[in-house]
Amino acid sequence: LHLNDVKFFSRHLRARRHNSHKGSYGNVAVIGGARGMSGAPVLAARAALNSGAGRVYALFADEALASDPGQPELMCRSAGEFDLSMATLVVGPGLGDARHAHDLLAKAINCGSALLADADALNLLAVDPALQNALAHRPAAVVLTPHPLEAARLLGTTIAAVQADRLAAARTLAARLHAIVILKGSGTVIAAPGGDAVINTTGNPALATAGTGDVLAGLCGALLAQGWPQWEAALAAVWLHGMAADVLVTEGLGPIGLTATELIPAIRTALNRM
Ligand code: NPW
Ligand code: AMP
Ligand code: MG
Repeated sequence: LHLNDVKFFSRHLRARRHNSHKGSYGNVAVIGGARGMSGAPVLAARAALNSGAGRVYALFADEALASDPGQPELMCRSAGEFDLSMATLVVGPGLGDARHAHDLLAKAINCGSALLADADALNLLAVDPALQNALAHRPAAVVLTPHPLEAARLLGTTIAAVQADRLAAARTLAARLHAIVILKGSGTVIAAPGGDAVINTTGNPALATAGTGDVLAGLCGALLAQGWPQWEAALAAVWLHGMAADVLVTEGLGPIGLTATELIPAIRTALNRM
């Protein structure tokens, strides 16, 4: 598979029909936002919005944070008040490790919606074998997006061991948790439970900055919500995220000082060009 073959992804882009409406493009709900980390779910939610999702909810673990984040298109709620069956779920950005966060993750795993787990959702999973078991037996789509430390926590090993054989780490996690695994970092690996694995060639160290992982989670969630099959959604999200950063570097916005916020409109452009 050549990840640079745009035609491979274009097959899965649904034309925006004239008589369509926001309900035609899926709902995404990002569940995160513990104290001190309200930016992470907002970045993921903005990325989902600019990647074509019809409706996007930002759900906060800390209800005191559930206010307008300067993006009026987002519907901001306390996570406890939302019917999780209504949306594709992106759980974890800035979620924290409190009991309430654990309970929200358990609810997300035990509902029938497509699910992407990132960041603190992965850290909570790493210390709870029962939740891992529930995740592995989930009928609906699951995508996991660990960076090397999150992967090491899930595998009970070290960053060095993960990095020494990234393909094996991603494949092991995918098989064990019966999920598509996106092992992030330079040369992101995307692995499926059956053993298929792909190494992405787009992206650069401009992405080595806070919040870019949250943007990837929102982008992939939006593709899932728009009906992309999970494997293709994972591949396309990683490829587009890296491609957007590559374009921004050619425009002089990186590799030094690119922000996760700036990446979002560049992803929209890459998606529309595709
Ligand atoms: P080191 O430094 O090399 O030992 P954590 P987090 C490693 C939220 N955020 N290759 C590296 O280890 C997130 O969503 C909120 C090798 C690094 O120090 C989470 O909920 C933001 N190693 C929460 O914060 C913006 C790599 O992992 C360590 C690696 C904590 O998430 C920021 C960090 O891992 C953030 O998204 C690589 N490619 N990548 C906000 N604005 O609200 C990572 N590592 O300790 O799990 O912390 O990833 O920052
Ligand atoms: P996170 O650590 O969750 O914020 O995710 C960081 C994002 O940036 C992931 O998509 C990584 O693959 C990407 N990234 C970080 N550093 C690099 C790098 N040196 N080259 C390419 N991509 C990177
Ligand atoms: Mg992250």
